[in-house]
Amino acid sequence: MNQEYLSFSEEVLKAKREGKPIVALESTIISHGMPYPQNVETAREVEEIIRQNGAVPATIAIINGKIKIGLSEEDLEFLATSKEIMKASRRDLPYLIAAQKHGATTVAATMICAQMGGIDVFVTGGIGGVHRGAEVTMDISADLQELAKTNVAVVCAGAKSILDLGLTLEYLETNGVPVIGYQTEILPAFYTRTSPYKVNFRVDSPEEASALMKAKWDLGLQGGIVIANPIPEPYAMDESLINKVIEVALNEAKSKDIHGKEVTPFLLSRVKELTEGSSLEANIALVKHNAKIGALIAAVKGDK
Ligand code: PSU
Ligand code: MN
Repeated sequence: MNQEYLSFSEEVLKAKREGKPIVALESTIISHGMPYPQNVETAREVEEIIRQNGAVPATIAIINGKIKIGLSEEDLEFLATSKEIMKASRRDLPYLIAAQKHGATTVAATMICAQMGGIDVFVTGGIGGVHRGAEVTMDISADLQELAKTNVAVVCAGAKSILDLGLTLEYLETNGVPVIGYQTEILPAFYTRTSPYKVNFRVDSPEEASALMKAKWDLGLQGGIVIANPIPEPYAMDESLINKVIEVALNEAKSKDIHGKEVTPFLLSRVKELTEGSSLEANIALVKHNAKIGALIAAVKGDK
């Protein structure tokens, strides 16, 4: 059984025993999404926000071939600094486990591990999606397939417009994944509160979000739910500035022939460099806000 591959922290084990709400967190954002030391500082702060809002954080990663659910301070530091951490999506899990290596889990891999660990709320920054030009490159994040089949709600700030947001919504629609706006009708685009697209449904409270999750899974409808929570207004970036920067980064990726799993980290790091760090500040703010909302949603479930 898969349980022999899992290793829970004391804090998460205790929460499971006591039936306390638990929120999963990914680790690609630590190892490949932010620079040191902001990556480890944010990881710690996000965990603390989840505790302050009534839930227990379970950051997930593969360490020495074990799926760790709930990490120690040393684990977080290791993920934030080591060069030996592979970006781990669904495809990479069997190899990392068999070869006893280290992996930072993407949204897809974190959803898989969260489900194995009995956790159904997961907080991150942004999900992967259909890349611009995917009609030629076929670059579609495995996150979307995971949302199609794994029963975890993902609280995020939408998706970055490095992606084709319209095609990403179409893909999710085909796969029956509800895209919910948290207190909004508009799909947020990570750095900005708005995009040219609408979400499918709006919820205004943690209770409404939790009721929707319950209904989907009570009905036996397999798959995830996207809960899109816009970046707090004071941290939102100027839309035309960020779009220009994204254009530059996309052109660079094309001319350097970047492909496969390198595409997203390349674009993220170029966007950060080109905005001279202001995108990093926005990224940190939105993840913290998602942590609060995710904890409140998980805590509703815990009350039932
Ligand atoms: N988008 C972001 N920040 C991130 C990622 C995406 O704004 O850190 C990470 C997540 O871990 C996501 C992964 O699951 O990139 C998607 O990678 P790919 O496009 O290669 O599937
Ligand atoms: Mn890809």
